Amino acid sequence: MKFKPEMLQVYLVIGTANVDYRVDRLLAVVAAAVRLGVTAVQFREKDQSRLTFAEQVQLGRAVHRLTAAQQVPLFVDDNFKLAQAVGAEGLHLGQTDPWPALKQKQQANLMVGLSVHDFTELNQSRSLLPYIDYLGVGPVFATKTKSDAKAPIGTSGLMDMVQQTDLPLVAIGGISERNVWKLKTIPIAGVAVISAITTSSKLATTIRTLKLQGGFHDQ
Ligand code: TZP
Ligand code: MG
Repeated sequence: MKFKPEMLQVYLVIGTANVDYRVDRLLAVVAAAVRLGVTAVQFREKDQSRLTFAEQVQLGRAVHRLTAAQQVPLFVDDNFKLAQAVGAEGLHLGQTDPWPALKQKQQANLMVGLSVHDFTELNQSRSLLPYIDYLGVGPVFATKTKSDAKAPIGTSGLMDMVQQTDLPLVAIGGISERNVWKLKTIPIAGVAVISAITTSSKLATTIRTLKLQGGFHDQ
């Protein structure tokens, strides 16, 4: 799948830790979210996952069946081997994740996103940027979802980052229906959320609000 910045408009990030380790609930949230308009999904089982690699592959494939049915791209967090085994369209890397050998990456034909928190990380990543499709930037606001999250950069920090790069940027961290309007004037491609979607009792409204109040209209 060829990367388009519109894929980042409303980007759901999810792993079993975000749904009380209930696989059935994870699949139900993904199924509803792709049906109701999220534009990308990231499968994010961290190192502290309770699943074995084989179980992660099995669950990732089930997630991929749901996303593929709606032509929504699936990114896998951190793990190149898992992304390949799942048949995902993309890989999302952090600063310390192993970067797949370029040849491997080209053969796998994956879209690639990279998390950056600030200028220092952006500068450290300069050599990788030609191979990257988008940047994930945050946390923008305070979040309880990621225990080791860095200090929030706020809307001004996000604006500064946008001005430092030509890559499409997706904002992450503490973004909700209530505060997404604060990002409307910042030229980002979209918002990535966990709890705004996993805790929503009105998913259709939540996704529509994130898209409209964030200013992420289709061109
Ligand atoms: N990276 C930076 S903040 C964050 C990640 C994965 C967590 C986002 O979760 P939420 O619930 O949308 O604040
Ligand atoms: Mg990572």
